[in-house]
Amino acid sequence: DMTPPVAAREHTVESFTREFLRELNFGRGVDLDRASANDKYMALARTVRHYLMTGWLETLRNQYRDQAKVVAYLSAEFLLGRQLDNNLLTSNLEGIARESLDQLGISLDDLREVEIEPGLGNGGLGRLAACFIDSLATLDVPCIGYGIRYEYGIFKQAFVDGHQVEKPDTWLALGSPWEFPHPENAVTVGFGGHVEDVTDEDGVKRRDWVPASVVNGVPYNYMVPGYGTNRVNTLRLWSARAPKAFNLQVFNEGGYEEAVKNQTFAENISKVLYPEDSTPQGKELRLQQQYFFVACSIADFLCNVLPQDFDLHRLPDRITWQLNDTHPVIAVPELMRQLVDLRGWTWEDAWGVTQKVFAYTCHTLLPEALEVWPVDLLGKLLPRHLEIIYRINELFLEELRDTYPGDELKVRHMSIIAEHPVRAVRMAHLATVAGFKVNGVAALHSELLRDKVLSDFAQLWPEKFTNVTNGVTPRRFVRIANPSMSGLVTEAIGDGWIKDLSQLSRLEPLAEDAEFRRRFRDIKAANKVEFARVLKERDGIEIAGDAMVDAMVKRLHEYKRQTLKLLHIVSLYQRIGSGALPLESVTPRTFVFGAKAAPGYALAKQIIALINAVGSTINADASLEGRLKVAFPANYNVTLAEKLIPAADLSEQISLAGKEASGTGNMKFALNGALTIGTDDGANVEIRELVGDENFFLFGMSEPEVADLEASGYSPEAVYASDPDLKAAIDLISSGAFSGGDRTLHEPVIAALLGEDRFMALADFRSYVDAQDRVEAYYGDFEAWSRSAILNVARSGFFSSDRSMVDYMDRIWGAKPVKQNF
Ligand code: 26Q
Repeated sequence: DMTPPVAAREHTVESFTREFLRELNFGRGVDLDRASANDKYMALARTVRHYLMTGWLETLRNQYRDQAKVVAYLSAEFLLGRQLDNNLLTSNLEGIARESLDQLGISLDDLREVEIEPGLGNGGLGRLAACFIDSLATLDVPCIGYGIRYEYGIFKQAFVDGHQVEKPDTWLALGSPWEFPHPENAVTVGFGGHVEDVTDEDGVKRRDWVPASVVNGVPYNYMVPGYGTNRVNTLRLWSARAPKAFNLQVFNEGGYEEAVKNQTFAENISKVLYPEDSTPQGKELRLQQQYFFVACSIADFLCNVLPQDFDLHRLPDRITWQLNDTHPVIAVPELMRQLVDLRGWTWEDAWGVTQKVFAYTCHTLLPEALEVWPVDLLGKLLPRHLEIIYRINELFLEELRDTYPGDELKVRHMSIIAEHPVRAVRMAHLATVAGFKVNGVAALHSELLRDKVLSDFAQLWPEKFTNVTNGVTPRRFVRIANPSMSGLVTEAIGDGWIKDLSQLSRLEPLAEDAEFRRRFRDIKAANKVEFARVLKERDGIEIAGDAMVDAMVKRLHEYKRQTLKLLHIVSLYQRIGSGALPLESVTPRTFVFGAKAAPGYALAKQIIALINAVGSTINADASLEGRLKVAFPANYNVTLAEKLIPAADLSEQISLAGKEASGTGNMKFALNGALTIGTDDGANVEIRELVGDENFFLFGMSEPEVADLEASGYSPEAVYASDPDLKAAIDLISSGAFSGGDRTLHEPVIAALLGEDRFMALADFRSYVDAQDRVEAYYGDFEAWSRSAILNVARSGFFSSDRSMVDYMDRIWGAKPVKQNF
């Protein structure tokens, strides 16, 4: 009998209590009356995971039996968020767990708060990966997520005098109950060394990589349970260890220092997540991380997931490796090395297979965010891979010269190798050449990829290019984060929407129902009170429970233009102060910011300090009678997002058009009944198209207008001089009004705006402030606002990551759901 001790059918309060107490006594070695909150959380988590185990084992068994096509999602980041709530939902145990714990005098909600979220990602890209694996499991699609088990995730942000200070994220300090380490399945990965010509017994010549050091990758498995299905897929994160045997050998040769060095080298690799999400520096350790997890994942799939006797010529029938941006692109030469060097395949055979198994998702439009690796560095760390990349490029350039005879300029532009400022590998070009598909993450983004960033490639291979608009999981970001609204929706249309979000459209008629609108409003109001409670408890920040919640939460970057929102706030404050705007006419509003700056991004940190300075001044100004508040809780993360988003009225999506690839926060807000104020950028375009112009506050230049202004010459000084409100706001900052009279403190931010203003915040200021005036007027008509809010929910079903996954299956993977009987 292969059934685990707790069968999933056996869902009773009594059996749950029995399991929970067993975990407490035998798993933690404590009695209930002596158990710490952490003991109880751990026991609860382990109890819940028992109930998911049947499905996990069944899924693994079927994987061997069915030999179905698998999606391997290769991502350097998985920004999972807390696991307990999701696993309670998918195991259908929430009610039972609550009752069981109640009987024991324990509050489930208190235990939820014990969990430290795994923050193994920077922002959008990492969170997207987490939504995608959730959706694939829910859709019954076989998938393995492959990534890195960072010992320290995204840093913990604190503010000291309003300035960002980074602290290590010690998410593993108390252990994680959700991981299953398998040191016995460790995979070995090489680094450095040299390449030799060798001739084997049959006289066949090949290149042989002799690494200088080796590192072990220990897999840690995590359950990825689907909702409303018994499928439980796997997320496999790799942790780097020094191989014992290797160290022993060096040690015996008397190289104690060497052995210890190698130990440190190895264990550094999965130590910490790089906190840069744009303009990546060419750091050696980062490349080590990339190769480490990719090499482990490919070896794991070829040797452990596929059957021993599998004919790798059929690899494209069994897998697509989806590359989450260029971070895992070193997988391309690694697979070539596996096939050519280790299995003796011809180059042509290996390249034929390689070109059928990789697909590449691009997440950016900023040229400075495109990864390049200097060949010096790459060749030192991965000498054989560099050779393979050169060979791929050589054959590619030959093909190009055939197609475009005499057009050396084009050849140089398209080359995988850049020559300036240093010779370097362009990872996006490598991904585009090797991948059978390249996709952008929103309609506008994919268009710009095709017509601008990668236009030469799109001309050569038009059929390679496609779009898949991002999505978000409705389980975490609606059902779990907003239980009250979910209850209302389910009461109205049944609970089918949780797995088929397009059903939200059935709410449309209810936007005209006054009673429904009232209930919808009451829920938003209650969510605000709850959010205010959390801010007080978490950050000591006091906000009104009933003011408009105006939220801008995303990484701090100039292109996202947190400064534009700040200028609006300063302008309001300035106009109220000058008497131009009567205080009584201003709707009470809480401006919420959440943003981490990359530690090395000096200007971003100065913008944070300025937001905090403006916030302190405004929050302390009694003459405002509390009508305007700025709340900037430190360390915005998935856990806080789940509290803020359901409380929000207004979603700020104000990037310069043509710069934000998609945005996904915008989708979460719309699905929770916030209205968007936004530019015609990224997925905003599609949101506006679906929810309708009347239910969206559009402002700012369009992407072609931005391009025109760029071409004709943009002068921020001239805009500043010609708009009195803008000038007054900037002058107020320059005067030292937010820095105790210090006129130099915020100078760098002002200088960046008045000097170059790369992202044209000043150019969009007037249009933005006008749109904010429209927001203000519309919000006063609360019935109209509620109607629009409901329509935002009803018309945003498209933004489910389940739909994204269906699009990937249809347009890219050719993978299919595999239902399992239960
Ligand atoms: C690369 C090399 C070295 C160090 C760091 C990096 C690095 C790490 C993270 C580069 C980029 C990132 C993250 C990018 C990101 O989050 N992009 C966002 O992806 C979202 C999902 O598609 C989109 O919605 C956003 O528009 C996009 O900015």
